[in-house]
Amino acid sequence: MKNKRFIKCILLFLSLAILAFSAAVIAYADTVGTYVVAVPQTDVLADAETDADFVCAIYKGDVVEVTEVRLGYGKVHVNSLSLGGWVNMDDLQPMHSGNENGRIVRLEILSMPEKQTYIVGEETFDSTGLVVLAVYDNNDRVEIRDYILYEPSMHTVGEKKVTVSYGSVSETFTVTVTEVPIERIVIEGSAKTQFAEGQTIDFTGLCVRVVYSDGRPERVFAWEDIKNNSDFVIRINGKENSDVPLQVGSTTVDIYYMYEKNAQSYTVDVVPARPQSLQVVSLPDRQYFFSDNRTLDLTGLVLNLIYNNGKKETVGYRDCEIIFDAKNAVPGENEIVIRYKDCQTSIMMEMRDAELVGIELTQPGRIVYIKGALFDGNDTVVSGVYDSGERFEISGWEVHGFDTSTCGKKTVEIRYGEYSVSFTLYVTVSGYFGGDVNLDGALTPADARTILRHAVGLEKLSGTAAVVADRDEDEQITTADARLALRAAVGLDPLYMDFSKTK
Ligand SMILES: [Ca+2]
Ligand SMILES: [Ca+2]
Repeated sequence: MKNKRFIKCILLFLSLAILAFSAAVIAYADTVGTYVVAVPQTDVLADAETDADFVCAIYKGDVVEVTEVRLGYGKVHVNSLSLGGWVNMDDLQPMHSGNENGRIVRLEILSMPEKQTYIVGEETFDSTGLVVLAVYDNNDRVEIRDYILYEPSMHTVGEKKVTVSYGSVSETFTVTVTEVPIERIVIEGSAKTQFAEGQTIDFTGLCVRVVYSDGRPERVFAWEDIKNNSDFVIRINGKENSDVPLQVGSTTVDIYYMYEKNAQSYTVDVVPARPQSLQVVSLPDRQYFFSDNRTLDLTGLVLNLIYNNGKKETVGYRDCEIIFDAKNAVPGENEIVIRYKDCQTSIMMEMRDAELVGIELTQPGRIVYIKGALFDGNDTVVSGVYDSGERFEISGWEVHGFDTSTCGKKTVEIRYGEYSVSFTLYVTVSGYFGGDVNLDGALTPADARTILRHAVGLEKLSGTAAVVADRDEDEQITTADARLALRAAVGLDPLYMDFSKTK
């Protein structure tokens, strides 16, 4: 038992001794193991002893496996090239994983990322190729991969600091963000060179072709793209607002793409705003006129006065000069010229004959007749109603149903062609409305007063007036007649009342 324990102790001691030995030699670059190239470039040689026969080069950060060491050279195999050879061990650093007993004092960038130059706005940071070593207080170096990388903003041009952090230590390196490699911009096409006051810059028709210096395809931007692309800057007289209304005078317009060196400058002429044309917005409701009166009705006609800067102003036709030679108008279409502020336009108006669509009694004339009288049309006015909406007095109409053989209310018809209109007239014994003692055709309180004065003996009526004063036709003039006349005068009774039935 004692022997066995002794052997165990010996074995343990030997194991520890081997481990300690291994740990001691691992720091020296003279033994087999994994190494990383520590110099910018070193050669792999076919023969370590002759120091000759170049096979290939390996570069900083390349990781190689040294399988044998002879004369300060390590035998390596370059996997990526399927080549093997010998490398000066002085150019290599041992790489081993783990050093739990040491303290990391700093980080070391063994190999920078492959990509160290970026184009602004187009490329994002790429850490491929970055090899970071943790340096321990015993000077051991161990590659770490679980570091934290603080990437810089790549949206502006310049040197950008990248920070690698691991635990409490960190290291930085820089990458470069460069401008988009634009060789030049070429302006193509043509655009307006004259604008009107109040307009905004519009270079429709103009294109910008961007030529790059890195061989990438050219890009072409039309005006709409230019206006809406934030990579373009448009300056009007030095101010960065392309939507500002232009002012009269020579105006400088600068367009640049991404950088001010890619600029193109224009000078445009801005002229004062002035009316340019007159446009019909809506036509007249009635696009014809009648041959009889040749009068234009332009109701509904609305015009726009268009300025050279695109501004519109609504103009009523009443403010316009209407040029229409009514006397020489012809049946059918006639051109009517409309002028306003040195601008003019025209509309077509058809001349046609108005059509009669009815008749109306404009003025009945005499409506109370004495019994047996003949029709008196002297004051009767009959009008034709036309499709033009107009009414014109017509003659040649006929009266039907006129009968004064009896007293009373009569309906009389006036006929004209196929049209007719009826009206009422009255036949009385006196030829006047009862009560109208002053014989003026109307019943007023004055008539009623005169009748009353007669009834009470203050006045004496005679002749026709005496007949008319008897409004209720009872053959005597009393206060009742005065009262009835007053009722009619104030509208309580109609002008004509048939009292024959009450007798
Ligand atoms: Ca009267
Ligand atoms: Ca009476």
